[in-house]
Amino acid sequence: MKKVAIIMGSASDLPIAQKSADTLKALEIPFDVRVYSAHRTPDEAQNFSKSAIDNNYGVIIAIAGMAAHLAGVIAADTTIPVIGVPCKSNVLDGVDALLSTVQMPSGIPVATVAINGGVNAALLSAQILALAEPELAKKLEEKRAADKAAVLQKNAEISAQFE
Ligand code: RP5
Repeated sequence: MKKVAIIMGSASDLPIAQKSADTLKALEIPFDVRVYSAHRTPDEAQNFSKSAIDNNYGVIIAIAGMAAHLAGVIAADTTIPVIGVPCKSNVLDGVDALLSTVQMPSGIPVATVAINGGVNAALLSAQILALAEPELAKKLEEKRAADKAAVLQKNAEISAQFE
């Protein structure tokens, strides 16, 4: 199976990266975690992106806050799908990173998930890899069925409280 790369712009983004890592781990998807900043270590970020196909990555998750350029910078040097995760900051609550990540001009797409959406970034990565991995597709279907059962269980419990 191809790997997922989780790249964060700063070590301060680790709590969001951890959500992606935990989700991938539960699905038994191989992944690597790196800290590469589009601003502070642009050469390393670019080198990672340029060698990502040769290094057997199938999806890259790019996590960054504030004026978040990381996902776009990574996407510029590879045709591997890039999923951007905007992080919440103290000043603009993550709307700064959301707009920076999602508003890519035509030609270099970044699939952007919700602010702090580390779980969905991992699930979307899994869905992309599952196109070529039937066993992974089955795991995703089973997860959805389990999630659905959990909601219906809560529905039964809560509706009973108000009868
Ligand atoms: C971005 O700036 C990082 O992705 C992080 O979310 C934000 C703040 O970085 P630090 O100042 O905490 O390193 O580049």
